[in-house]
Amino acid sequence: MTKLDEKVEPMFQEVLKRNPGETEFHQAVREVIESLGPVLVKHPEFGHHKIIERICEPERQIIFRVPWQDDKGEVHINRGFRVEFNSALGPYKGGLRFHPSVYLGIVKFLGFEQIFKNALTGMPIGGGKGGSDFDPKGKSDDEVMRFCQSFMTELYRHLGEYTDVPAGDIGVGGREIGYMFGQYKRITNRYESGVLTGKGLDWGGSLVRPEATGYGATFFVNEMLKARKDSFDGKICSVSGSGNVAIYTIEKITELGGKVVSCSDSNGYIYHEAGIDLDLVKQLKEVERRRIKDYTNYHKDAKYVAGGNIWQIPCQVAMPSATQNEINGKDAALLVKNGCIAVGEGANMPTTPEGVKVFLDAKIAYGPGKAANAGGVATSALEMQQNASRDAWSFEFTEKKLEDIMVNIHRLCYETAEEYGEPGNYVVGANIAGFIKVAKAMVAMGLI
Ligand code: NDP
Ligand code: 2IT
Repeated sequence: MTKLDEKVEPMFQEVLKRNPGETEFHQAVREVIESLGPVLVKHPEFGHHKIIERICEPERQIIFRVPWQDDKGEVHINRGFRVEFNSALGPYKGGLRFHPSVYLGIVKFLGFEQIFKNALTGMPIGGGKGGSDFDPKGKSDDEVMRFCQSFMTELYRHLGEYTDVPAGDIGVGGREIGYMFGQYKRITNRYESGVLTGKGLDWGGSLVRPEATGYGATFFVNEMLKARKDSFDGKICSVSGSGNVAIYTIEKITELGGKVVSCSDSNGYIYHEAGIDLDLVKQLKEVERRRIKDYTNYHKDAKYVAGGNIWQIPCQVAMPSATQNEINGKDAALLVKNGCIAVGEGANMPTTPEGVKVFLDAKIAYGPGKAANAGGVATSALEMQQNASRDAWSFEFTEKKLEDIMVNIHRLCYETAEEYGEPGNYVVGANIAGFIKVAKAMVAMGLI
């Protein structure tokens, strides 16, 4: 691992000491503050005001019990979290993740990344994240509803359109947001549309929000390719996952002329040389909630590899869209060796620090999650704008806004990397540009 700048090393040691065992949080903090040494030289006021130390400490952390009953009447206890990390730029904003692996360290890594991602969008949103170790897999609709109602029965008191506005993430989509919105409305007796995003179209949702993260990540990669006088046209692409982000990444890549040959879930991957049949993936995953393995029942020329590593498939563009740390140093080296020229992270922190180093050393176009997948939360902020003005925009209008936002994020990261003497390094560009926006607001607002 690279050595940290001597100004930020003690800050990182303090984070390790104060947050024992939270390895993903340590990783996310280290990755950001690694970029910040030169910023402290240019902006000594940030050091004076202890901005980095303050940013690393969440403003508020909420942990609560979530009891619920399954269809047989058996009682289950899960743990709920909401980490309200930073509100310098707006109300806390960020998704909820329901997955058995969720614990405080995961929620804090996601909340920390969210601060800088949200700043990059240029929208008035702070950073937060939440979730539960509840596993929605194999649960009936009624069980999911009862869980969501119990979860919201505690969480509602911490939320509000000007306070904290959750949305979806892994395991939380339109169905769960519906149940949670219903319970919030029932408890508060308020139809407060702006309290959650990712709502259904008939009750305050925004067109393009379901597509936004995948479309946005693809727009970002398209900008990175354009900066290298290249395009998606004819490129062979690999997209991991087969959930919300993966599906709409595959859709937009295909629209832009690329060919996606593989996708996955946590059990294995599909390789389909003819190109992934997206309508089938949508039917299997969005409608029937089945496993990706079943894809081969419908396409005999496709291959399913149980437990396989999707990054072994040669591709020119890789878009990890499943989960954290899914590309390690070896995977990254293999991708580069096999001719990969661009990586766009739809997922949050999908590449380990060793993998990131491989991509940066190879000088391929590498778009880190906090820049590349910001289209989801940006469109959530567009949903909030529509709710506040009681308006509903067309698909074309909203998609154009999303594209403009992604083009601007790309430009900001690109120019910031140049300004700090690291041209082409979007990691440095995203970390510094996001940090400076938040830091300036924190300085302006005094010691709070
Ligand atoms: P979904 O729940 O819709 O899909 C998640 C996909 O990733 C599934 O295919 C799932 O497979 C796979 N996956 C999840 N956990 C693991 C794991 N531990 N190991 C292997 N595969 C796994 O979630 P999203 O598509 O919304 O989220 C995907 C990624 O994108 C996450 O990193 C999320 O934080 C990030 N993201 C999401 C945004 C959004 O708007 N939804 C916005 C920005 C980033 P399986 O079904 O087998 O679990
Ligand atoms: O990681 C993310 O940016 C999200 N899961 C979306 C957050 C949001 O508030 O739309």
